[in-house]
Amino acid sequence: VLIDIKDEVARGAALDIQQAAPLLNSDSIVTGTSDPQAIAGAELVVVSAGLHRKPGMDRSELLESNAAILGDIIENVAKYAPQSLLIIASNPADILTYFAWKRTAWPEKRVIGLSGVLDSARMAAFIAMETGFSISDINALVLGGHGDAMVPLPRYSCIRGIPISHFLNDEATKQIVQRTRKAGSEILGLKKNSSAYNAPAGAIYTMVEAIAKDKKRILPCISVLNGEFGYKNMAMGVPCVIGADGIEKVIEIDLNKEETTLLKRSVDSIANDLEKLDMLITPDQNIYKYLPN
Ligand code: 2OP
Repeated sequence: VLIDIKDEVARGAALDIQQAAPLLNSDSIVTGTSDPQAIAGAELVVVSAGLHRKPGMDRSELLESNAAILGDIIENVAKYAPQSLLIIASNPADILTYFAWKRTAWPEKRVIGLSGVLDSARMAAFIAMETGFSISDINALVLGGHGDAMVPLPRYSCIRGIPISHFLNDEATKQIVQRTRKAGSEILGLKKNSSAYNAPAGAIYTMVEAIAKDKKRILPCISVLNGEFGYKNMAMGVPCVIGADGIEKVIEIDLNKEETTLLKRSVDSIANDLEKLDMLITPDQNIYKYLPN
């Protein structure tokens, strides 16, 4: 079921998907509505509502408007689908994932944010474009916040198990890292009236499939941290085992000095936004201050 405050828009989008079902050999029934109660009993809810950036804007600039939009939505999810898992795709995704976790007071594993699957796919696409090798053999990893300070990790990226440093020199790798960080803005700058759409949709599909089929995939997702990588009371992209229970485990990988510094920079930028969120939410729902261990 698709939900939008504009009832007819939701119904139209649902009909469009329904009419694609025969072509995808799918017997799914897709409906659209503005009634939040339609999610009653849902096992998984994906929230992608909110404003998108205009060219030149930072994702953080969406915080105030999108926290306001998500406040009501999260309340309805907690009310009508209290047993569900929640995927947050709205921006700024790290902050809003944390916000959703605080608002629902659900266990950390049930609130998952979209970031690393998308950012890693972008990095993999750029590696494929640069090397000419099949995307089937390319594996990339991006951690940290879903902002310009995200941390693409060349050392953990490979082509059929062979580190990318075997194929790419430092300069080429640096360009790929930079382009990955700005990949969303690059698309926004070209399309002007819409941010990226297909790659985020594909990333959400990947996460939903891992949950629905209990695949135990290792996917970089935004998780609320409780000491992992040395951080707590905040959320950011980390490697997660994703299955039917949501984030079944956070996998802590070794980071060298440079990677640790870059992650800290990304954390600082998230912390800055969390401070703003602190001012936006009412005192009784106050977030804890972010505290590196
Ligand atoms: C992106 O990176 C919309 O944040 C999304 O394209």
